Amino acid sequence: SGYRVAVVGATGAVGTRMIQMLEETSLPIESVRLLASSRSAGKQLKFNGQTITVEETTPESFEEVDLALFSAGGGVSKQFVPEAVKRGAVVVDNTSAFRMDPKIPLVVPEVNPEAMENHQGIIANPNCSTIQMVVALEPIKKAFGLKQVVVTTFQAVSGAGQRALNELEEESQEVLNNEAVDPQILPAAGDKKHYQIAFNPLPQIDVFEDEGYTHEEWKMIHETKKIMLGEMNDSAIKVTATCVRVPVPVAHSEEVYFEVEDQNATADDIRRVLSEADGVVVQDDPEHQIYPQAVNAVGKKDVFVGRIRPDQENEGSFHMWNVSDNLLKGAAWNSVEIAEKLHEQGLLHL
Ligand code: A2P
Ligand code: 11C
Repeated sequence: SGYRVAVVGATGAVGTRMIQMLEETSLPIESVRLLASSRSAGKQLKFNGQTITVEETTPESFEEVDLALFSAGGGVSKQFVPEAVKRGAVVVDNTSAFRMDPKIPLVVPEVNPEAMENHQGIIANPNCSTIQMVVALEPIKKAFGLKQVVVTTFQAVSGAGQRALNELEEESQEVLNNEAVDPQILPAAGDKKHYQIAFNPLPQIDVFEDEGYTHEEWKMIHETKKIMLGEMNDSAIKVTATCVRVPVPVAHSEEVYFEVEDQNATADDIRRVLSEADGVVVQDDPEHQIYPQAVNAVGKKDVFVGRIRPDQENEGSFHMWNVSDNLLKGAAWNSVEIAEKLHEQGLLHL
């Protein structure tokens, strides 16, 4: 016997990786139900060699489900997560629908697993670019204290979903063939204008909000505070972000500038702390041109960190470069890892 698991958004960029992570997990699994919209109902997918037919998501889909993993967009989560919880499932939600609700834990297992203790059926999975940053920052904060973070991201197109990934491929072919491109999705599906992503970084991820920041930048700032400090507006750590979409299919890269409290900390100290941290792999050897690269992170569960060096002007300040598969640690793996931790702590009732 094991858990009866449902994956909502099973046909998507993240959902397909959730299936893969469930195939690899140590969680005992009795059955898997694959859910999407009516468009994909009837499609057949594999789980551990077994063929499973995709079903349309309805409230009744969650009858006799113990664990539901959602990654089909915020609207779908708002509609169906309460239906799943009502029927007794524990939900790990990989959308922004519930992340900022103070009663709902926002969890990265390497950083704040204790936040899950009093969960009421929903655990929120943070935004991908936030996750890979806090996995690297938390060990630094524990060892040296953390005062300030300034991050610039180089985010992969798969973060915007399968259709955006198709758009990158089509536009790239068109540019190479000297044909006109016709952008329809990026930078943000719901926005008024669309721009070329092929061979062209776009300094807009998601829609614009107040003061000239995008929603993605807003998420990085406030999710980081909620995960690392417990409160979304806590000013104990100052955080600011600039988020850029780059023509890369999978794996986000980030340049992170940070200031620690301990003025005696050195780059070697930081390298040592990170090399001992869960979920982090240090790849940092400038002499041999070793540093993390997106192409090498694809398909891996870790966060890769390199280019660790002191700022030349500000005491106690450093830079690092971190790279991770946005669909795995940034989404599917973090969700399944949350489920594993819930199971280990006896918080996933059978
Ligand atoms: P579908 O294949 O039926 O469109 P991505 O992030 O790659 O764009 O994937 C989005 C996922 O969310 C897909 O699995 C998609 O299924 C699913 N989805 C979209 N709209 C709904 C909906 N109304 N109900 C359930 N699943 C949905
Ligand atoms: C991107 N980070 O790269 C986004 C995708 O809040 O879960 C994840 C959106 C989210 O476009």
